[in-house]
Amino acid sequence: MQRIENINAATMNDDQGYGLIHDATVIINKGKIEFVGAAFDAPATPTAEVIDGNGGLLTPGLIDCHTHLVWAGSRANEFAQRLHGASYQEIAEQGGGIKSTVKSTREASQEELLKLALERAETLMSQGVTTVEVKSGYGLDLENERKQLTVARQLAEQLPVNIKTTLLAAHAVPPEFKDNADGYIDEIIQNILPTLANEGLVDAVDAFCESIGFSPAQTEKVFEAAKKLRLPIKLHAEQITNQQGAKLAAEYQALSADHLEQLDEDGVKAMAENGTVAVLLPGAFYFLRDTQKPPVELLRRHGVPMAIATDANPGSSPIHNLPLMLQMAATFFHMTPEECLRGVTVNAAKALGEQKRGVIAEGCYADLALWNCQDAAELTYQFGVNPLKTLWFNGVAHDRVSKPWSAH
Ligand code: DI6
Ligand code: FE
Repeated sequence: MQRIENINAATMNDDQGYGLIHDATVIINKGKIEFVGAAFDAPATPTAEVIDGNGGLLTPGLIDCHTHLVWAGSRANEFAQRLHGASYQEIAEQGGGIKSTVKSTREASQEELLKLALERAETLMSQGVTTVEVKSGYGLDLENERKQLTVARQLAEQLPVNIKTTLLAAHAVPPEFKDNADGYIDEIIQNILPTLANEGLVDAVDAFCESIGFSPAQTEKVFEAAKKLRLPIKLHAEQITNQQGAKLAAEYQALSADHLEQLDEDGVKAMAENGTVAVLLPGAFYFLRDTQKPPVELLRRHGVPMAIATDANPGSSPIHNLPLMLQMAATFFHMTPEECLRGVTVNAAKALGEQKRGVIAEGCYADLALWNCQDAAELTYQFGVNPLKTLWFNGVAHDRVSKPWSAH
């Protein structure tokens, strides 16, 4: 049993805002939160290990609810091409983009992929993350999609982190199905999805509904197949063009629709009616030099919960820094610091269908982050410094050790 004292707790367990408790005490027992409240209300725990928070801020462990963390190969060359004038779409149409990462990911062994993904996951964790969603989508056939999702599961075995897997086989058309996207969709729904779901590798199903991806009709076929398997769905929607994807996803009670720069009010309303979370990805917006912002004011007005994630991937968001996404969401999308922190805690949990994470509340997993700062707005305000002191995963504390330089 542990007792964290002398903290301000941003419980996020509130309809809006931080759910802040000043001079709070949190009691952890058997990996779960047993008590959270004001210090003067806390029950006695004579045998508990006492942790002095030194007046710091305690938040739920952060949740990165949209990443493509498992890939091999670099796309720095494409970045350079873009800086010489090529567009993301042009590069994709010339066989670069997603396809080049598919090639490197297929060529990489499971061990190589795991090594790369471990490093990325640890980078996220060093900044307060305790849950990461990991998508496939760089394998695009049974064997390689399985390899990606297996690596994702291995991350959770090797690191103190919660991993949620998402099958994104409908990310791009693989070379074997060139000019036959419908044939590939059939392969997904008849083979890849049911097989990997049966192997326990799939927590949710996603698709890239886009002019350079799959049509709404093809996306709907994937949704139908997921529904038959009782798997929750998510969707890459309205990133580059408006395909009414978010509306379609919401009609299938999707957990989330993600990106959404081109989303219209119809889509917003459908999401509000169905409780679909809007996952905003300011890193991709920034990296692609997008100018069309997601309709944050409309989402707010209709009460659609907003989450924020890194979209960590080699093509459109080579970013492994969730706190930086808060800064970008505030600066680019005009989200408030409260909305930003909710976006990587309570609303990110909702986007993953996680019932017992994302808030500090009795009965929830003790996934917590202790920060060396007083004001919760600090987490959105500053970047480039790392105020994380301690991270708890399932009630086990891990201190962040900053590595000092040493002279030789
Ligand atoms: N949207 C994205 O931002 C990424 N995938 C997607 O569907 C980009 C993936 C890549 O370029 O490798
Ligand atoms: Fe993505």
